[in-house]
Amino acid sequence: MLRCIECGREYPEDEVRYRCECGGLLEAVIELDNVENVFDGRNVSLWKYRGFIPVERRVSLDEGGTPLYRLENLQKELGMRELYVKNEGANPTGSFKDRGMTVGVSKALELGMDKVICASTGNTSASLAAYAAKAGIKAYVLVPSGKIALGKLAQAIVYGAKVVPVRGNFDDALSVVVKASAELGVYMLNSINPFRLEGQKTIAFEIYDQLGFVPDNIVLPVGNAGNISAIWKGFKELHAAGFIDKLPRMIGIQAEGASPLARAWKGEKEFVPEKNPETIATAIRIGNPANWRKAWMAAEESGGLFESVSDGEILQAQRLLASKEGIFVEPASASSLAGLIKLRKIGILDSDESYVLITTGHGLKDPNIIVENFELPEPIEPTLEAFKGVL
Ligand code: AN7
Repeated sequence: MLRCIECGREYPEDEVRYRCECGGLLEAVIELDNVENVFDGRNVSLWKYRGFIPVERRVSLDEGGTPLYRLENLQKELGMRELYVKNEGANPTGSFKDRGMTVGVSKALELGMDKVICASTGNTSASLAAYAAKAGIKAYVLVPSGKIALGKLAQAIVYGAKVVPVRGNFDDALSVVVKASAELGVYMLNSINPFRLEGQKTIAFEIYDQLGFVPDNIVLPVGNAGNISAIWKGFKELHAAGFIDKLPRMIGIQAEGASPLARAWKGEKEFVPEKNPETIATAIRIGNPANWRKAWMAAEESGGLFESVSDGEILQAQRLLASKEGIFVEPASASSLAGLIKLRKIGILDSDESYVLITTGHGLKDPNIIVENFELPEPIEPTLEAFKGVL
Protein backbone atom coordinates (compact mmCIF):
# COMPACT_ATOMS: atom_id res chain seq x y z
CA MET A 1 0.00 0.00 0.00
CA LEU A 2 1.14 3.56 -0.77
CA ARG A 3 0.20 6.39 1.56
CA CYS A 4 0.31 10.16 1.06
CA ILE A 5 2.61 11.85 3.58
CA GLU A 6 0.38 14.96 3.53
CA CYS A 7 -3.27 13.80 3.62
CA GLY A 8 -2.91 10.09 4.44
CA ARG A 9 -4.87 8.90 1.42
CA GLU A 10 -3.99 5.34 0.43
CA TYR A 11 -3.42 3.70 -2.96
CA PRO A 12 -2.79 0.10 -4.03
CA GLU A 13 0.76 -0.78 -5.09
CA ASP A 14 -0.24 -2.37 -8.37
CA GLU A 15 -1.16 0.88 -10.10
CA VAL A 16 1.35 3.28 -11.63
CA ARG A 17 1.27 6.36 -9.42
CA TYR A 18 3.94 8.79 -8.26
CA ARG A 19 1.98 11.35 -6.24
CA CYS A 20 -1.25 11.65 -4.33
CA GLU A 21 -4.22 13.38 -5.91
CA CYS A 22 -3.57 16.20 -3.43
CA GLY A 23 -0.07 16.54 -4.91
CA GLY A 24 1.65 15.10 -1.84
CA LEU A 25 4.53 12.62 -1.94
CA LEU A 26 3.71 8.95 -1.43
CA GLU A 27 5.48 6.37 0.67
CA ALA A 28 5.24 2.60 0.84
CA VAL A 29 3.71 1.25 4.04
CA ILE A 30 5.52 -1.91 5.15
CA GLU A 31 3.89 -4.64 7.23
CA LEU A 32 6.44 -5.08 10.04
CA ASP A 33 4.63 -7.52 12.34
CA ASN A 34 6.25 -10.67 11.00
CA VAL A 35 9.45 -9.29 9.54
CA GLU A 36 12.44 -11.45 10.40
CA ASN A 37 15.29 -10.11 12.56
CA VAL A 38 18.23 -10.83 10.25
CA PHE A 39 20.62 -8.34 11.82
CA ASP A 40 23.49 -10.64 12.78
CA GLY A 41 26.31 -8.73 11.06
CA ARG A 42 26.83 -11.48 8.49
CA ASN A 43 26.61 -11.54 4.68
CA VAL A 44 25.45 -7.97 4.44
CA SER A 45 23.79 -7.17 1.11
CA LEU A 46 20.68 -5.37 -0.03
CA TRP A 47 18.49 -8.41 -0.62
CA LYS A 48 19.29 -9.81 2.81
CA TYR A 49 16.58 -7.36 3.95
CA ARG A 50 13.95 -8.56 1.45
CA GLY A 51 11.39 -8.83 4.27
CA PHE A 52 11.30 -5.01 4.30
CA ILE A 53 11.21 -4.61 0.51
CA PRO A 54 7.81 -4.52 -1.23
CA VAL A 55 8.64 -6.28 -4.52
CA GLU A 56 8.72 -9.95 -5.52
CA ARG A 57 10.67 -9.71 -8.79
CA ARG A 58 14.41 -9.21 -8.54
CA VAL A 59 16.57 -7.47 -11.15
CA SER A 60 19.90 -7.46 -9.35
CA LEU A 61 23.59 -6.84 -9.96
CA ASP A 62 24.46 -7.70 -6.33
CA GLU A 63 24.08 -4.26 -4.83
CA GLY A 64 24.71 -3.15 -1.28
CA GLY A 65 27.05 -4.86 1.13
CA THR A 66 29.27 -1.78 0.85
CA PRO A 67 32.19 -1.29 3.26
CA LEU A 68 31.83 0.62 6.51
CA TYR A 69 35.24 2.01 7.47
CA ARG A 70 36.43 3.46 10.75
CA LEU A 71 38.33 6.66 9.91
CA GLU A 72 41.19 6.06 12.33
CA ASN A 73 43.41 8.83 10.95
CA LEU A 74 40.79 11.50 10.42
CA GLN A 75 38.98 10.99 13.70
CA LYS A 76 42.26 11.66 15.49
CA GLU A 77 43.00 14.70 13.35
CA LEU A 78 39.51 16.12 13.95
CA GLY A 79 39.53 15.29 17.66
CA MET A 80 36.53 12.98 17.43
CA ARG A 81 35.90 9.74 19.24
CA GLU A 82 34.10 7.63 16.67
CA LEU A 83 33.98 8.41 12.97
CA TYR A 84 32.94 6.05 10.16
CA VAL A 85 32.31 6.16 6.42
CA LYS A 86 29.73 4.05 4.63
CA ASN A 87 31.22 3.94 1.14
CA GLU A 88 28.43 3.65 -1.39
CA GLY A 89 30.87 4.09 -4.28
CA ALA A 90 31.43 0.34 -3.95
CA ASN A 91 28.05 -0.46 -5.53
CA PRO A 92 27.89 -2.09 -9.01
CA THR A 93 27.75 1.18 -10.98
CA GLY A 94 29.64 3.16 -8.36
CA SER A 95 26.86 4.93 -6.47
CA PHE A 96 24.04 4.40 -3.95
CA LYS A 97 21.51 4.79 -6.76
CA ASP A 98 21.89 1.07 -7.49
CA ARG A 99 19.98 0.33 -4.30
CA GLY A 100 17.04 2.33 -5.60
CA MET A 101 17.25 0.90 -9.09
CA THR A 102 17.37 -2.79 -8.20
CA VAL A 103 14.01 -2.27 -6.48
CA GLY A 104 12.66 0.34 -8.91
CA VAL A 105 13.39 -1.63 -12.08
CA SER A 106 12.06 -4.81 -10.43
CA LYS A 107 8.86 -2.87 -9.74
CA ALA A 108 8.75 -1.67 -13.35
CA LEU A 109 8.69 -5.32 -14.50
CA GLU A 110 5.99 -6.21 -11.97
CA LEU A 111 3.86 -3.39 -13.36
CA GLY A 112 4.44 -4.66 -16.89
CA MET A 113 6.36 -1.56 -18.00
CA ASP A 114 8.91 -2.00 -20.77
CA LYS A 115 10.25 1.57 -20.86
CA VAL A 116 11.80 3.52 -18.00
CA ILE A 117 12.85 7.15 -17.73
CA CYS A 118 14.66 9.52 -15.41
CA ALA A 119 16.16 12.98 -15.21
CA SER A 120 19.62 12.91 -13.74
CA THR A 121 22.69 14.82 -12.70
CA GLY A 122 24.56 11.64 -13.70
CA ASN A 123 24.50 8.78 -11.24
CA THR A 124 20.81 8.03 -11.54
CA SER A 125 21.18 7.82 -15.31
CA ALA A 126 24.16 5.45 -15.08
CA SER A 127 22.34 3.23 -12.63
CA LEU A 128 18.99 3.18 -14.43
CA ALA A 129 20.78 2.40 -17.70
CA ALA A 130 22.55 -0.60 -16.14
CA TYR A 131 19.46 -2.09 -14.49
CA ALA A 132 17.33 -1.53 -17.59
CA ALA A 133 20.01 -3.38 -19.59
CA LYS A 134 19.91 -6.26 -17.12
CA ALA A 135 16.10 -6.34 -17.30
CA GLY A 136 16.05 -6.09 -21.09
CA ILE A 137 13.93 -2.93 -21.19
CA LYS A 138 14.47 0.50 -22.75
CA ALA A 139 15.87 3.41 -20.71
CA TYR A 140 15.59 7.11 -21.50
CA VAL A 141 17.79 9.46 -19.48
CA LEU A 142 17.55 13.26 -19.59
CA VAL A 143 20.65 15.08 -18.38
CA PRO A 144 21.60 18.75 -18.05
CA SER A 145 23.68 19.51 -21.14
CA GLY A 146 27.38 19.92 -20.37
CA LYS A 147 26.91 19.50 -16.61
CA ILE A 148 27.32 15.79 -16.09
CA ALA A 149 30.61 14.18 -15.03
CA LEU A 150 32.41 12.28 -17.77
CA GLY A 151 32.40 8.84 -16.12
CA LYS A 152 28.64 8.93 -15.59
CA LEU A 153 27.96 9.95 -19.17
CA ALA A 154 30.20 7.12 -20.41
CA GLN A 155 28.25 4.66 -18.26
CA ALA A 156 24.83 5.75 -19.51
CA ILE A 157 26.06 5.45 -23.11
CA VAL A 158 27.75 2.07 -22.79
CA TYR A 159 24.82 0.48 -20.93
CA GLY A 160 22.73 1.39 -23.94
CA ALA A 161 20.35 4.05 -22.67
CA LYS A 162 18.92 6.73 -24.94
CA VAL A 163 20.82 9.76 -23.60
CA VAL A 164 19.02 13.06 -24.10
CA PRO A 165 20.89 16.26 -23.13
CA VAL A 166 18.56 19.06 -22.05
CA ARG A 167 19.18 22.79 -22.38
CA GLY A 168 18.70 23.56 -18.72
CA ASN A 169 19.49 22.17 -15.29
CA PHE A 170 18.33 19.02 -13.48
CA ASP A 171 15.10 20.65 -12.30
CA ASP A 172 14.21 21.56 -15.90
CA ALA A 173 14.95 18.00 -17.05
CA LEU A 174 12.83 16.53 -14.25
CA SER A 175 9.84 18.65 -15.23
CA VAL A 176 9.99 17.15 -18.74
CA VAL A 177 10.30 13.63 -17.29
CA VAL A 178 7.25 14.12 -15.05
CA LYS A 179 5.17 15.12 -18.07
CA ALA A 180 6.60 12.35 -20.27
CA SER A 181 5.84 9.66 -17.69
CA ALA A 182 2.25 10.88 -17.42
CA GLU A 183 1.62 11.08 -21.16
CA LEU A 184 3.86 8.52 -22.85
CA GLY A 185 3.43 5.47 -20.63
CA VAL A 186 7.08 5.28 -19.56
CA TYR A 187 7.84 4.40 -15.95
CA MET A 188 9.57 7.18 -14.02
CA LEU A 189 12.42 6.17 -11.75
CA ASN A 190 13.38 9.45 -10.16
CA SER A 191 13.26 9.47 -6.38
CA ILE A 192 9.69 10.75 -6.17
CA ASN A 193 8.93 7.15 -7.17
CA PRO A 194 8.44 5.67 -3.67
CA PHE A 195 9.92 2.29 -4.67
CA ARG A 196 13.31 3.89 -5.31
CA LEU A 197 13.48 4.89 -1.66
CA GLU A 198 12.48 1.37 -0.57
CA GLY A 199 15.81 0.20 -1.98
CA GLN A 200 17.83 3.08 -0.60
CA LYS A 201 16.51 2.68 2.95
CA THR A 202 18.69 -0.45 3.19
CA ILE A 203 21.66 1.85 3.86
CA ALA A 204 20.18 2.24 7.35
CA PHE A 205 19.80 -1.54 7.72
CA GLU A 206 23.40 -2.17 6.69
CA ILE A 207 24.81 0.47 9.02
CA TYR A 208 23.00 -1.11 11.97
CA ASP A 209 23.88 -4.62 10.81
CA GLN A 210 27.59 -3.80 10.35
CA LEU A 211 28.07 -1.69 13.48
CA GLY A 212 25.85 -3.73 15.76
CA PHE A 213 24.46 -0.48 17.17
CA VAL A 214 22.75 2.70 15.96
CA PRO A 215 25.16 5.63 15.55
CA ASP A 216 24.26 8.98 17.09
CA ASN A 217 24.51 10.85 13.79
CA ILE A 218 24.28 10.21 10.05
CA VAL A 219 25.85 12.89 7.82
CA LEU A 220 25.15 12.83 4.07
CA PRO A 221 24.94 14.97 0.93
CA VAL A 222 21.53 16.21 -0.14
CA GLY A 223 20.50 16.93 -3.73
CA ASN A 224 17.00 15.89 -4.70
CA ALA A 225 16.62 14.87 -1.03
CA GLY A 226 15.57 11.27 -1.65
CA ASN A 227 18.39 9.52 0.15
CA ILE A 228 18.10 11.32 3.48
CA SER A 229 14.36 10.55 3.43
CA ALA A 230 14.99 6.89 2.57
CA ILE A 231 17.63 6.31 5.26
CA TRP A 232 15.43 7.92 7.88
CA LYS A 233 12.55 5.65 6.83
CA GLY A 234 14.88 2.66 7.21
CA PHE A 235 15.81 3.56 10.77
CA LYS A 236 12.18 4.26 11.65
CA GLU A 237 11.18 0.81 10.37
CA LEU A 238 13.92 -0.85 12.45
CA HIS A 239 12.53 1.00 15.42
CA ALA A 240 8.89 0.16 14.68
CA ALA A 241 9.83 -3.50 14.22
CA GLY A 242 11.29 -3.41 17.72
CA PHE A 243 14.87 -4.22 16.63
CA ILE A 244 16.43 -0.94 17.84
CA ASP A 245 15.53 1.43 20.65
CA LYS A 246 17.17 4.64 19.49
CA LEU A 247 17.28 6.70 16.31
CA PRO A 248 20.13 8.73 14.80
CA ARG A 249 20.10 12.42 13.98
CA MET A 250 19.93 13.05 10.23
CA ILE A 251 22.34 15.78 9.12
CA GLY A 252 21.95 16.86 5.48
CA ILE A 253 24.71 18.74 3.66
CA GLN A 254 24.14 20.80 0.52
CA ALA A 255 26.51 22.69 -1.75
CA GLU A 256 26.31 26.42 -1.07
CA GLY A 257 25.20 27.30 -4.62
CA ALA A 258 22.40 24.71 -4.46
CA SER A 259 21.23 24.88 -0.87
CA PRO A 260 17.53 25.72 -0.61
CA LEU A 261 17.05 23.33 2.35
CA ALA A 262 20.04 24.61 4.32
CA ARG A 263 18.99 28.21 3.66
CA ALA A 264 15.44 27.58 4.81
CA TRP A 265 16.62 25.65 7.86
CA LYS A 266 18.97 28.39 9.00
CA GLY A 267 16.70 31.26 8.02
CA GLU A 268 12.98 31.77 7.74
CA LYS A 269 12.09 28.06 7.86
CA GLU A 270 10.38 28.63 4.54
CA PHE A 271 11.42 26.56 1.54
CA VAL A 272 12.23 28.58 -1.58
CA PRO A 273 13.72 26.76 -4.60
CA GLU A 274 17.06 27.98 -5.98
CA LYS A 275 16.48 29.10 -9.58
CA ASN A 276 20.06 28.86 -10.80
CA PRO A 277 21.86 26.15 -8.84
CA GLU A 278 25.64 26.11 -9.32
CA THR A 279 28.40 23.97 -7.82
CA ILE A 280 31.37 21.91 -8.92
CA ALA A 281 29.64 18.98 -7.18
CA THR A 282 27.44 18.43 -10.25
CA ALA A 283 25.66 15.44 -8.67
CA ILE A 284 23.93 17.76 -6.20
CA ARG A 285 23.51 20.73 -8.53
CA ILE A 286 19.76 20.75 -7.83
CA GLY A 287 17.72 23.83 -6.96
CA ASN A 288 14.28 22.39 -6.32
CA PRO A 289 14.65 19.07 -4.43
CA ALA A 290 11.50 17.09 -5.23
CA ASN A 291 11.58 15.26 -1.88
CA TRP A 292 12.20 18.36 0.23
CA ARG A 293 9.09 17.76 2.38
CA LYS A 294 10.19 14.24 3.35
CA ALA A 295 13.74 15.44 3.98
CA TRP A 296 12.55 18.31 6.13
CA MET A 297 10.48 15.91 8.24
CA ALA A 298 13.52 13.60 8.58
CA ALA A 299 15.70 16.41 9.94
CA GLU A 300 12.92 17.70 12.18
CA GLU A 301 11.80 14.36 13.62
CA SER A 302 15.36 13.17 14.20
CA GLY A 303 16.62 16.36 15.81
CA GLY A 304 19.00 16.81 12.90
CA LEU A 305 19.75 19.77 10.66
CA PHE A 306 20.79 21.05 7.23
CA GLU A 307 24.06 22.85 6.52
CA SER A 308 25.82 23.99 3.37
CA VAL A 309 29.47 23.96 2.32
CA SER A 310 31.44 25.86 -0.32
CA ASP A 311 33.02 24.28 -3.39
CA GLY A 312 36.44 24.95 -1.86
CA GLU A 313 35.49 23.10 1.32
CA ILE A 314 34.18 20.19 -0.75
CA LEU A 315 37.41 19.84 -2.78
CA GLN A 316 39.51 20.04 0.38
CA ALA A 317 37.46 17.33 2.06
CA GLN A 318 37.73 15.16 -1.06
CA ARG A 319 41.56 15.42 -0.90
CA LEU A 320 41.58 14.78 2.82
CA LEU A 321 39.51 11.61 2.63
CA ALA A 322 41.65 10.23 -0.20
CA SER A 323 45.04 11.21 1.20
CA LYS A 324 44.39 10.31 4.85
CA GLU A 325 42.14 7.29 4.48
CA GLY A 326 42.59 5.94 0.96
CA ILE A 327 38.96 6.57 0.02
CA PHE A 328 38.39 8.40 -3.28
CA VAL A 329 34.89 9.79 -3.61
CA GLU A 330 33.29 12.22 -6.02
CA PRO A 331 32.87 15.86 -4.93
CA ALA A 332 29.18 15.57 -3.94
CA SER A 333 30.08 12.71 -1.61
CA ALA A 334 32.89 14.67 -0.02
CA SER A 335 30.37 17.30 1.05
CA SER A 336 29.46 14.99 3.95
CA LEU A 337 32.98 15.24 5.37
CA ALA A 338 33.16 18.94 4.50
CA GLY A 339 29.92 19.45 6.43
CA LEU A 340 31.19 17.53 9.42
CA ILE A 341 34.36 19.62 9.51
CA LYS A 342 32.39 22.85 9.22
CA LEU A 343 29.91 21.91 11.95
CA ARG A 344 32.78 20.82 14.17
CA LYS A 345 34.44 24.23 13.66
CA ILE A 346 31.24 26.08 14.47
CA GLY A 347 31.09 24.01 17.64
CA ILE A 348 27.70 22.38 17.02
CA LEU A 349 28.91 18.76 17.10
CA ASP A 350 29.62 16.74 20.22
CA SER A 351 32.98 15.03 19.65
CA ASP A 352 32.07 12.20 22.03
CA GLU A 353 29.22 11.02 19.83
CA SER A 354 29.46 8.56 16.93
CA TYR A 355 29.17 9.74 13.32
CA VAL A 356 28.64 7.84 10.09
CA LEU A 357 29.36 9.78 6.90
CA ILE A 358 27.68 8.49 3.76
CA THR A 359 29.90 8.81 0.69
CA THR A 360 27.48 8.36 -2.14
CA GLY A 361 29.55 8.00 -5.31
CA HIS A 362 32.97 6.79 -6.51
CA GLY A 363 35.76 9.27 -7.22
CA LEU A 364 36.43 7.83 -10.68
CA LYS A 365 33.02 9.11 -11.79
CA ASP A 366 34.54 12.56 -12.11
CA PRO A 367 38.30 12.35 -12.72
CA ASN A 368 38.41 15.74 -14.47
CA ILE A 369 37.85 17.64 -11.25
CA ILE A 370 41.18 16.29 -9.93
CA VAL A 371 43.24 16.38 -13.10
CA GLU A 372 42.13 19.86 -14.15
CA ASN A 373 43.35 21.26 -10.84
CA PHE A 374 46.72 19.55 -10.92
CA GLU A 375 49.68 20.31 -13.13
CA LEU A 376 51.86 17.32 -13.96
CA PRO A 377 55.60 18.12 -14.01
CA GLU A 378 57.58 18.03 -17.27
CA PRO A 379 58.46 14.43 -18.27
CA ILE A 380 61.99 13.30 -17.35
CA GLU A 381 64.53 11.35 -19.43
CA PRO A 382 64.35 7.60 -18.67
CA THR A 383 67.51 7.59 -16.53
CA LEU A 384 68.15 7.19 -12.82
CA GLU A 385 70.08 10.47 -12.87
CA ALA A 386 67.05 12.38 -14.12
CA PHE A 387 64.85 10.71 -11.53
CA LYS A 388 67.26 11.66 -8.76
CA GLY A 389 67.07 15.21 -10.06
CA VAL A 390 63.36 15.51 -9.25
CA LEU A 391 63.49 13.89 -5.83
C1 AN7 B 1 26.95 11.13 -5.61
O1 AN7 B 1 21.88 11.26 -10.28
O2 AN7 B 1 20.09 13.33 -8.24
O3 AN7 B 1 19.54 13.86 -2.15
O4 AN7 B 1 20.20 12.53 -10.76
O5 AN7 B 1 24.73 11.39 -7.32
O6 AN7 B 1 18.93 11.55 -2.84
O7 AN7 B 1 19.19 13.34 -4.53
C2 AN7 B 1 22.17 12.36 -7.78
C3 AN7 B 1 22.22 12.63 -6.45
C4 AN7 B 1 24.38 12.65 -3.49
C5 AN7 B 1 22.07 13.39 -3.71
N1 AN7 B 1 25.53 12.13 -3.91
O8 AN7 B 1 21.13 12.42 -3.34
C6 AN7 B 1 21.06 12.10 -9.96
C7 AN7 B 1 21.03 12.66 -8.61
C8 AN7 B 1 25.66 11.71 -5.19
C9 AN7 B 1 24.57 11.83 -6.06
C10 AN7 B 1 23.29 12.80 -4.29
C11 AN7 B 1 23.37 12.41 -5.62
P1 AN7 B 1 19.60 12.80 -3.20
